[in-house]
Order: sequence, then C-alpha cells, then structure tokens
Amino acid sequence: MSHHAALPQIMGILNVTPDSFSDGGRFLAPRQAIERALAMVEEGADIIDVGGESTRPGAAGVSLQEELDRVIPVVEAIAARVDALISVDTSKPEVMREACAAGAGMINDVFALQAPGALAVAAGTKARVCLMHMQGEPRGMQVDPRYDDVVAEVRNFLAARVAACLEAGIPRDHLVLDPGFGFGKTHEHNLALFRQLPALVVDGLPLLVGVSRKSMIGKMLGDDRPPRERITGSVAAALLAAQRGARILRVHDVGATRDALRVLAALA
Ligand code: 7PJ
Repeated sequence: MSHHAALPQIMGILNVTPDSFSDGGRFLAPRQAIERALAMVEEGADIIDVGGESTRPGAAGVSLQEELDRVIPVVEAIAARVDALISVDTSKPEVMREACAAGAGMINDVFALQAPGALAVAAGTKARVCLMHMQGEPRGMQVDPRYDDVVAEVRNFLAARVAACLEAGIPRDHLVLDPGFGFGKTHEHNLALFRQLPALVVDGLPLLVGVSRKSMIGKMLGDDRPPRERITGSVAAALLAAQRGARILRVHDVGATRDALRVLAALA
C-alpha cells in the first residue's frame, strides 16, 4: 500500500450562476447553494469551488457587484459549516479579496492572475492559487483555436505564470496548475493535452484537471447528449487523469468520482 501515490483530491463544482451550461440556475439561491455544498462534502469533496461567473464558451461577463452578491454570501455560509477548503472561481481581484476575507482558502482563476491587480491581491491572501491556461477569452475562445505545439505552448504559459506569481511573492507551495480543457482548444488539442498530462508538470507543482461533463466527453461518447448524461464518461476520464498524476479533480459528480477513486486505490 505505502508505495502507492496518494489519491487526488476532489474539488466539487458549486455554480452560483443562472446561466451555467451544466446545471443552469439550479444553485443560484444561497440556501440551495449551501445545501449542495454540504451534500458534496458528505459525498467526499475535499474542496468546494464556488463560481459566480460563467466561463462557458460564448458567455458574457458579469459585473463586479453581481459577482460579489452571488459569491460572497455563499462562501461565508459554507465556511461556517464545513471544513472543506473553499475555492473561489473568479478572475476579479476584488472578488478574490472579499472571498478570502469571507473564508475562501483557494483562488481558482481561469485567467491565471493576469487581470490588473490580481497578482498583488492573491499575494496578500494566504490562499492557494490555481493557474489555468486559456487561449483568448470565453466569448470567442472556441472560434478557431490554433497552436503549433499545444503541449509546449500550454506548459510555457504555465511556467511563465508561475514565475510571475513567485515574483509577486506567492509561495511556490501554494500554486496549482491546470491546462484548461476546453478553453480555447479543439477536441484534438484537448486529447493531446490529456494524453501528455505528465509533460505539463512545471517544477513538480500539482496539476488540476477539469473535464467533468465537458463537450470533449460528449464528443468521445459519439453523440450530442446533454451534460447530465456525460457522468460515466467524466468519471472514466477522471480516473485516467488520476493515474496520470493529476492531484486535484474538478468535478460535478463527487460521489461517483470518489467511488471510482476508491476502486482505483484498491486495484492499482
Ligand atoms: C474549469 C474551471 C477548469 C479550472 C471551469 C466547466 C467550465 N477552472 N472552471 N479548470 N472549468 N481550474 O466547468 O465546464 O477546467 S468552468
């Protein structure tokens, strides 16, 4: 047993947006969001990722006040009730600061702290930081993504963002890296990144993988079934990511993912 690598942590997705593609609107009210967070912790979530801005392809941005109003009450309420790590999925420095003050211990930023002021705000918290790669911005990112060498380019971007974080004073052991599946990538780009996951590790930093219910899973299943019918495929991909060294799995379906990881741990 002891020679086995530790199982990855499970990050449960808590959308507090009215327009999120996978469970749109269902968890908007704080009370429902809190119930959902408690249920995910019960199912085995180590981290709860609270997001108030949809980053689905084509999504429009949300105002600062709207995002604060969605996210902060939920972070506060969850922090008071569970000891899972609370992550805030945002690109706005003000939301990062307020969420951390309200009890978040992780900043999950699909823009990898590139917004003006984000590096300084993150450095001023004690939070872990997930740096994700995205080509372009959500509104147009899936129009015609192109790379010469997607693995090298994603890795180089992440390495540059690590350097920027260290320069800003964020401790190295707070950093997590993420190739950003589906963010400015074709299906072939996503497959190349997934197959070469270990090549994306920079300085031994942990990788987060988020493929849950995404269109890349839908494509592999050979039809255009809706996100809620991609659960089994998503769990299969999560298992493979775990075997390839992912340290955090960002998922909608916490209980199913936990069961699969337990089987993996027993049989690996
Ligand atoms: C990701 C994310 C991801 C990280 C979203 C969705 C789209 N954050 N936020 N990684 N995806 N770090 O959940 O399908 O892959 S929103």
